[in-house]
This record gives sequence, structure tokens and C-alpha cells, in this order.
Amino acid sequence: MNLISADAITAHNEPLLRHVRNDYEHLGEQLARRHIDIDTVRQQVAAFGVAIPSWGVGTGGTRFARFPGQGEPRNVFDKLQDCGVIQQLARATPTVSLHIPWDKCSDWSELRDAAASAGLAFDAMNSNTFSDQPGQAHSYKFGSLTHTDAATRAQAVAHNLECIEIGKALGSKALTVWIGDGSNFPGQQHFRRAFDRYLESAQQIYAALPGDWRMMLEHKICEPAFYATVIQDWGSSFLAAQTLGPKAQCLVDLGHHAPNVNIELIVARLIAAGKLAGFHFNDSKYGDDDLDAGSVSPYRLFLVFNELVAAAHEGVAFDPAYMLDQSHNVTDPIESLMTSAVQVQRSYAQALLVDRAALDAAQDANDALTATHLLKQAFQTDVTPLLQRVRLDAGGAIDPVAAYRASGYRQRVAGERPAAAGGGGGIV
Ligand code: LRH
Ligand code: MN
Ligand code: MN
Repeated sequence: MNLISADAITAHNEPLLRHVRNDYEHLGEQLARRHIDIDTVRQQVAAFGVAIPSWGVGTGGTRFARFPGQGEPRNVFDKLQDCGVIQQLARATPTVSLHIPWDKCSDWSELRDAAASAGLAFDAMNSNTFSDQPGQAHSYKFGSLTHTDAATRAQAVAHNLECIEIGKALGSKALTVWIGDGSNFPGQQHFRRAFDRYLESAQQIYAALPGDWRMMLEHKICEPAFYATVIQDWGSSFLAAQTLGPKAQCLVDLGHHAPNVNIELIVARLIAAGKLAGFHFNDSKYGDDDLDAGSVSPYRLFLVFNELVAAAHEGVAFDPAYMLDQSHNVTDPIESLMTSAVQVQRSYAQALLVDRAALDAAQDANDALTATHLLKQAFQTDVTPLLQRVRLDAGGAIDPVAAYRASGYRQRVAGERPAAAGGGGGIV
């Protein structure tokens, strides 16, 4: 695949090597004073990866307008190439998550080979029953898995089964199901019946899951249903996951909650119940804004990772799937995705620095101030040199965005890919 040359990355890194070495050594000294071994933390961070959503490499939009950038990917192969560049430079995103039918292609084994040649594998499959596709027999205007009409529900179930089949061909191990079903008027929908229909449909999908697959149920407070959404919160998601069985778990998209909801507490509850499927990382100020991870509330992202690291530290067995889910409306998506992947990695690294024994002691002693200071101490540690070292060791760029800009990749693909149409609304 036509990515960025290894020589270009080396040339970018060369003048910065000395700084990274010195800064890393200095950070190592600081951490040693806190009885933390920097190399151990580095190895843990190096083993961490977050998936790229295939739809994230195209410029996003709102329902008002979309302003495409240069060299927009034309198809799933172009998307994979862009994902390959992200992984090549930032080295934190070894997998890609596909959305069907947006990413449909005629030869899945060709796609699998293309991914391998870009150094990528496939993460969870995402189904789409929130918009109608050309030629579709039944409309999802009034719902999909929960529709009052049995034939529409059957069509939505069949689509999910097709996603599982495609995922099997690609080596995926999970299906993420998010539905927009709900209502826009009080009285429009019978709440309990709609949920029952959801369970009945979801059970059929669950029954088709291979033994080593997971079904990840993604909740969202509102949009497109602005009065009531069937799977609107982690409570509904949890009830459904419990009913379906052990392979069904709850996926937390950070933007899918009301402002001020304590997401890290939800994460803790789901871990305790053995029902945390994983994450869609993004940030928000108002709702499902799909802003870049950590761009508004990096401390909240850290607090989510603090729950994950605490649980792992305490020996809880769980295996969350990590993915970015963002809409890049005003930036080059490749730059945003690299920056966000590094931000997620940063939050993980910071959470690894929390003094767990001291925190346990402060909690037991009801010493609120010391407890919160311990979290702040970890969060306020600048782990940049550690992250740079992780990238360097893996063959990536010390400064991914600078290396990307210097490579001229966007200008190059703009010459190969015709300009995309802008105009009307749409989420991707
Ligand atoms: C819904 C959502 C869900 C979809 C994606 C495009 O808002 O977060 O994950 O699959 O956006
Ligand atoms: Mn999502
Ligand atoms: Mn969303």
C-alpha cells in the first residue's frame, strides 16, 4: 500500500532523538522518586491499542452541512490506506472497525489482504439499521429491531446476521449494535412493547453469534429519536445484555450521555457486573458532539481509565474493546485520529501512575483530599516523553502530526482521489 516511506519517518525523527532520550530519562527519574518504574509503564502502554472507525477517516458533518476536505477516501480500500498511515505514524491503532453497508465491497478476502499489507487487522463489526439503503424493501423511518412491523424487524435482524458473516470472513470477533429506534412524541410508542420487540430481535442475532464472539450493545440518550430512545441508557442496555446472555455486553460511547452524567461510575458498575464490552471514545460539551477524545474534558477520560486500571490492578478479569468514534468536521481526519489515539494512550499511561496502595489507604481513612490529590498527581504528570519513546520503539514518528504534514500525504492522495461533494447534512 502507498503509505509514507520509512526513510521519511527516520528523517523526521533524527533531529528529535536527543530530546526524547533526555526527556525520557528525566521523567524516569521523577517517577522513580514515586517508586514507579518507567520501563514497566512503557511496556504496558506499548501493548495498548485503540481501533479506528472506518467512517472516521472521512470528513464528518452535521445535519446542517458537510465541508469535505481534500482527498476524501472514495471507498473502503482508501479508508484502509488512511488508517494505515495513522498506524504507521502514531503506532497506537492496530485495528479498524467497519460499518456495514458503508464499507461493503465485492471481495472480502482482498480487503483482508489489503488490511494486512497496511499493518492492520479488523475489530468489531458495526451494523446500520438507522438509515435506509437504496432498494431496501422496508423503511427504518419508524424503527428497525423494535419496529411494530414483523417484516421490518426481520430485515433488520437479517442485516445484522450478514454483518456477522462478513466479520467472520475478516477475522472480527464482535458485533456492535446501535439502533436509533425510539419516538419523537409522547404516546407515539408503547415503551414496554418496544423493548420486548428489541429483546426478541436481539435474541435472534445473539443466537447467530459464533462461540468466541461478543455482541456489544451501544446505548445513546437521544438522536434521532428526540423524545424517547429504546436503548437510551446503560440501564436499558444492561437489562438487555442480562437477558441475552454472557456474550452480550454493554458498550459505552462517551458522547451518548446527558451532560454531567458520571460516566466513570457507569464504567465501574459495568465492570463489577461483568458486562463492560468496551468504549467508543470521543468528547462532548453538549451531547453526542463526537469531538476529539480528550479535547474538552481530558480529566474525565483519565477518570474512566482510572477505573479500568484499578480493576485490572485488583485482578478483575475483563477485556474491554477500545475504539475512537468521532466526527471530524473542521480538521484533517488523519490528524485528529492520530492526536486522539495518542490522547487515549496518554490517559491510560497517566492512570497507570496512580499510587494504588496510597489511594486505598486514603479511601479507607476517609481522607478525601489526599485521595483526590493522588489522582491529580497522576493526571498532572506529563507523560509525553514516554509516549514518544513508545512510538519511536515501534517505528513510528516522534511527532506524528508534524511528520504527516511534512510527508505531503494529503496532497498526494488529493491528486488521486477526485474532490468529494459537500453540501447537505449527514453524520459521515
Ligand atoms: C451513534 C454512533 C454509533 C454509530 C456511529 C456512526 O451515534 O455513535 O456508534 O455506529 O455513531
Ligand atoms: Mn458510537
Ligand atoms: Mn454517537
